[in-house]
Amino acid sequence: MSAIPQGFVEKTSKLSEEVTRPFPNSRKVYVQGSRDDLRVGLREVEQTPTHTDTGVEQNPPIPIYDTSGPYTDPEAHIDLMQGLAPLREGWVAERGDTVLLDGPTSEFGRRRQDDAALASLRFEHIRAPRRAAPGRNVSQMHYARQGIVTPEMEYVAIRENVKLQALRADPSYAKLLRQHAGESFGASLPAEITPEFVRDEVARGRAIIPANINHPELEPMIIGRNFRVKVNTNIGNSAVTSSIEEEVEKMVWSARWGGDTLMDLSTGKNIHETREWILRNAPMPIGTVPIYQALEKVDGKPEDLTWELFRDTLIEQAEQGVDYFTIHAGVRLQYVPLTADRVTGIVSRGGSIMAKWCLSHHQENFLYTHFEDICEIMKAYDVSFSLGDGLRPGCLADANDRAQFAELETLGELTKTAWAHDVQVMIEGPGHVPLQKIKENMDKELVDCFEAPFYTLGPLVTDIAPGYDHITSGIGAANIGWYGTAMLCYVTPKEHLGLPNKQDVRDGIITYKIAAHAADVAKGFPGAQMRDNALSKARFEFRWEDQFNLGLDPERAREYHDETMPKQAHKVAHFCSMCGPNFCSMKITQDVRDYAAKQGLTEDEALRKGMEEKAVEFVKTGVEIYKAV
Ligand code: IRN
Ligand code: FE2
Repeated sequence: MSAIPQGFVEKTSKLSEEVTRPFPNSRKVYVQGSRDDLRVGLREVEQTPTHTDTGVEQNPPIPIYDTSGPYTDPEAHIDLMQGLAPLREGWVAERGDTVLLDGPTSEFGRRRQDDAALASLRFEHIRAPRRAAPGRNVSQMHYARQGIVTPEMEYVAIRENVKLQALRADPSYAKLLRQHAGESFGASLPAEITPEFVRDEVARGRAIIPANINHPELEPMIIGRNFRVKVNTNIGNSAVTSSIEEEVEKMVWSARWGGDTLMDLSTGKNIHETREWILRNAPMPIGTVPIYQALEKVDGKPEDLTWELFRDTLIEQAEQGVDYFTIHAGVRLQYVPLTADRVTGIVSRGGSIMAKWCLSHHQENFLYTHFEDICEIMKAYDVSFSLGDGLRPGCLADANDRAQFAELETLGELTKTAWAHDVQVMIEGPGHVPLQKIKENMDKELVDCFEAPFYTLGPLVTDIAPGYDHITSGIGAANIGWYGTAMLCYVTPKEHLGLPNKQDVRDGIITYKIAAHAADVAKGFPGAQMRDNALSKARFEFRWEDQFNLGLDPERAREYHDETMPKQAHKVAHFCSMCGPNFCSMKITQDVRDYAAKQGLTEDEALRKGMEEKAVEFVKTGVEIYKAV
């Protein structure tokens, strides 16, 4: 069991500096929505000016979609003991369709609350939970289908746009906004995201806004293929390692590097308390796999699981504020034999638990038979379904087989049932899939699951690189994201090998931000390429600081640059240590342009003439260049 350090409470009032220090040359800015209490946080990277022969040209600040919440706002007052400010509390209350409960209504939740032995671990300021008033449905989908634009919907519209309207009107951004129309594989991207567009996408089930009414600290975000591709991260202690405070710090760390949502997959002893600390301090949606905790409650014996115990676990977690549940309801009894000939059988934890239950009782999966009962719980708190892929392939050899696709078809059937209750749904996907078999996965999901958002784990495109599976899966993620997957579940370098540490989490997230962003650019998401264009301009002009700061990981970029050229003077050098001063193509291009301007030649002529001259120069200086490097 995880050892809980003495004095946990004192320690957690402080986060380590490395998880909260502001990004270099960045400012937190807030875009005001239609009401006072609706302000959307973005990050703006300030740039240095360009110095030309004729003068100084200002470079505009670049706004960036920001997942870090108040943690990177130097003005925010954060006390982990109090939790984040409950932004959405007013929005939820004023809808007038909920009741405030006295305390947890789940049996397990009540027991934990009354257990004196847990006092030192417990989050102090537990708010009384809410639930839908009798006969009411509080899901965003329900409001959307009635034509109501909620503050949550407006919030995500502003967030997705990162000030696009204002930027278009400002001539200094014109060049940076240049972007080629991408191939969007059936997505219908608007020129700009409006609150009404958000409402419509949620109403049709093509996007979800995971936002439990008991998670008012949440900064709403949206998952759907007509929006920016999102990244999910997983954290969680296991029986062998890590404590509550480490989990809270990992959550903030995940938010810092760009994790859009986070799943708490803890399986240790204090799951309930860990989750409370995470939720109260989490600006992003939190997901769980409730069957993991249910299994803990029956001492790890799947055959002892019952619907009643599972139901209590769902209510316990919904009242804490979990925003989405992975439910492995598609693992039907009849599909289990389909995995018999597989190379790696069932690799999903949840899938294997349910398969074991089905076989030992020789009964249909109770998540399947009780699916409508689960829907009743989901709509009373607005918890979204993440329909689990319990039969996903665990290796290339098993990809796209009958077991996998049979389950996917069942997930489609369950999607329809959930939608009949106005409950939000996304669909989990593979796994391990070779490149040439990826597109079939996306196409089939769209047809079988009626365009409900797809949320995939990678996929890993090869099995031969343990230690590098953030890369094997990042390649698959970029591809499937481009085809239309709405959210990518990150994989760290420790996949298949061990529990990731902080650095692994960072490397996994950055890898997935690359995949997600590559997909946004390829799809032609409005404004997505602006950051690439700005960074490239900075690179071309040797504005090193701007190049670092506009990157996904400014700290790493600076570190690598400084390994060989650490001096402040090098930050204005017109070369780096890769090519040295005389072989820098960017510098040569600039010389060519200057030369053309001076000689009154076209760039083409100048290029030819200039290159001839450069050739002579290189022959002369080549020897010294190698020495210089
Ligand atoms: C995402 C897509 N397919 C699976 N996932 C994630 O895998 C899921 O959301 C959860 O975080 C994790 C573990 O799932 P299993 O192994 O219990 O299926
Ligand atoms: Fe795997």
